[in-house]
Amino acid sequence: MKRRQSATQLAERMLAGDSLALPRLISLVEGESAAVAEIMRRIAPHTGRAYCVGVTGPPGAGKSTVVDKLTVLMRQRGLSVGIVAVDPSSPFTGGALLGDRIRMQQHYLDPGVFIRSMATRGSHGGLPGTVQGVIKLLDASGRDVILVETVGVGQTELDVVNTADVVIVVVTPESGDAVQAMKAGLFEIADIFAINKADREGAQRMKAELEAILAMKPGESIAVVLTEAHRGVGIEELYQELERYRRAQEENGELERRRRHRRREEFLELLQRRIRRRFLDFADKDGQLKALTEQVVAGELDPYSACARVLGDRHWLDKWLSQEGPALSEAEG
Ligand SMILES: Nc1nc2c(ncn2[C@@H]2O[C@H](COP(=O)(O)OP(=O)(O)O)[C@@H](O)[C@H]2O)c(=O)[nH]1
Ligand SMILES: [Mg+2]
Repeated sequence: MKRRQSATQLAERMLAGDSLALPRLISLVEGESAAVAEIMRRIAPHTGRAYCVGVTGPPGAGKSTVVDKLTVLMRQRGLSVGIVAVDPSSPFTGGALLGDRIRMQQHYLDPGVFIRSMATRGSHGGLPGTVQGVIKLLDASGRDVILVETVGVGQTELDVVNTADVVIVVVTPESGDAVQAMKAGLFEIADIFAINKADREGAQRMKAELEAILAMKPGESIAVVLTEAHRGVGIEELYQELERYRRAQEENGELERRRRHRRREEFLELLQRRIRRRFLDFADKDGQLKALTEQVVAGELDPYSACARVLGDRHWLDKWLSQEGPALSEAEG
């Protein structure tokens, strides 16, 4: 109870503008603390103001450099920025994160920029929710823009980027042809393409290829921008495209539609996770269910019949839902 009170107090302090409260709340969310539900309840009325920009693409494409340069530009326009860098936790990316740190150093002294690195733990689906929580905290803390960088390699990363209002996909002429990007599912999620490292050979050809593929997508106009992020070239144009996209999205109701969809997904996902966790807990303890499982394991009963037996038995379902243990409404995650 005490911890819960202090989490609420922390949330109050953050909403009142205390900059020390934000990193502490983020740690609670990242640690999947039992106080997360309370924190989310408290900040909910203050979310939905920030514009969330996802930046994804293959490793080394220049995502961090693009994020860095966009941040400089947004700061010049007086916008406060939150940056969430999501990295798959592989020993090989440790160096990249360090590189990001050094590059981002200029922003560390700027209270208008808040940077947080997070690691994905594989693709078991537990993390995107955590990232969403962190984004909400940044949003409620009053950031104008939130930049979310993820490596576009797996489903988890694509899921994370789906929590954004707009997605910039960063590719390079080296990433070979546009077909590579297509295979990685990047065409489905891209709202704007940035062909970075345009100083390298093949940038113009890549642009033509991408535009040819995009022209086949009906009803959508997806901009392709050439950038040389390390020198800051093309970043202004990229920013203009972002602004244009946002205006269109606000005018045609697409932004609200996207957010409504996201809220529904989040709710159903949370519900599903809790029911699942509670059920597994029950399956672990209930003798009758364990015996049934054993029959399936031994090959004496097929799983479909076993399933029908469980779901067809009101008594069983009642027993499950009324079991001892954490209430569904309070269970974490
Ligand atoms: N030649 C060239 N190198 C770049 C450009 N943009 C970024 N880089 C370099 O590419 C490397 C990877 O960039 P980084 O932003 O860390 O890529 P990320 O893994 O996608 O975040 C770094 O050494 C950057 O300095 C560019 O436009 N041209
Ligand atoms: Mg990076």
